[in-house]
Amino acid sequence: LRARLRAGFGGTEGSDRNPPPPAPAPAPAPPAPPVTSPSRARMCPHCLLPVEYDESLLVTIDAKGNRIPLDLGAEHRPAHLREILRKAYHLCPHAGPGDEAHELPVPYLTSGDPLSIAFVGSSSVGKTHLLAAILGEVELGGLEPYGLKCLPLNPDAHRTYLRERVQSLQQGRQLGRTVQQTFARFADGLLVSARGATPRPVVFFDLAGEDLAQDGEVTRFLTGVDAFVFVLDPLRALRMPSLDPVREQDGLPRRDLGDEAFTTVLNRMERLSSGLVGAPAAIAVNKSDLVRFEPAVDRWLGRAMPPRVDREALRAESRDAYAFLAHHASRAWLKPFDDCARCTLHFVAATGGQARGDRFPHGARSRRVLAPLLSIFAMCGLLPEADPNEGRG
Ligand SMILES: Nc1nc2c(ncn2[C@@H]2O[C@H](COP(=O)(O)OP(=O)(O)OP(=O)(O)O)[C@@H](O)[C@H]2O)c(=O)[nH]1
Ligand SMILES: [Mg+2]
Ligand SMILES: [Zn+2]
Repeated sequence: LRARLRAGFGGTEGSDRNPPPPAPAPAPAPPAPPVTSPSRARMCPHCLLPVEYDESLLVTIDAKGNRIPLDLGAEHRPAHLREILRKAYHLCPHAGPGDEAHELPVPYLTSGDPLSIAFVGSSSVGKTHLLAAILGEVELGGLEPYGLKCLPLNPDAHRTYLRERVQSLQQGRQLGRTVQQTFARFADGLLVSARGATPRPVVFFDLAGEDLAQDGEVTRFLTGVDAFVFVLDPLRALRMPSLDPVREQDGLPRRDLGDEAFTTVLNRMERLSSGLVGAPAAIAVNKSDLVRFEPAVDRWLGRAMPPRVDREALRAESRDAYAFLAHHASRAWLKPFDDCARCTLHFVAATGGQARGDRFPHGARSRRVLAPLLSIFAMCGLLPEADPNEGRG
């Protein structure tokens, strides 16, 4: 087991379970955001087809949701042009009519390499609360200590997300279940940059658990997603009898077969020659507040986030969470770890407590929710190299 854990979290053994390659050297300072077409086509995160930047497809979206064609012909002031493009959208040329119509924030096409992250887990595991808690921490500056600057990918969409999700949660209101869709859309996006490097768009997908479990049209797009957060619900997974009253109250019986959505999504993913999934993954053991009296959980949940993300810290938390799950849950719950070449494990709590009615009586207080995100950032080369001055003087 120890060897597997070492390999899984970045040891030096052979095989595909090697540490992620070091982050590429930062690109030279980026020129002003391109106002002409970038040559490289990139993939639409919704329909997975290539999209070439085309000025004639630029639109703005008004308060009523109407798409209004954007004419840049008369605007020659570079600063104004940049500001307009930062807020504009680019229609996807492959978009179908009606429900499937979609567009991309312009910075998605004109910034660095995009990173798409999907939250996976069946209904009620807490995906929506976890994403809101993560973006709440980001808004409070939670990524700054790690040398990361964040801007909204689209300012209006981000403001709406903050108002409808993050603020509601911070005010102690429970968020609603995610409605099933015919087409996968991302919930929100950020432009993340590490010291001087080109900003990279990061988009978050939060789908309905029922859609994820069913293996329908909506999961098709997941084969193009770059990284996964598998959200594990202790109520479904852990054999502890102390959880029985909560299971009964929430109507979430234990399931020794593992999470249906994990299985559906993992079985759909492309595999490396080793048979493993190449996309970086993190298992977030959510609702950890329900098991906080367990020493292994308490050790991590009570601890502040480490000031730096290093392999040793990631491995230590993963090792504890792995041992905890291996002891208290059936093997099926470790499927993401078994199937993915690189997978870390984390104890988190999106709300920090149980809701009563539709409120969190003591307010919602998240715990360690940035840990899985930072691990994925590390695996995807988004974290800046260690401070060159570190250790001096
Ligand atoms: N105790 C506790 N409950 C939580 C936590 N996070 C979420 N919950 C509860 O879990 C329930 C489901 O949360 P959601 O975020 O709606 O779950 P989901 O995975 O998005 O579900 P779908 O949208 O149906 O796929 C809600 O009642 C939350 O209050 C947590 O950290 N601790
Ligand atoms: Mg949801
Ligand atoms: Zn598209």
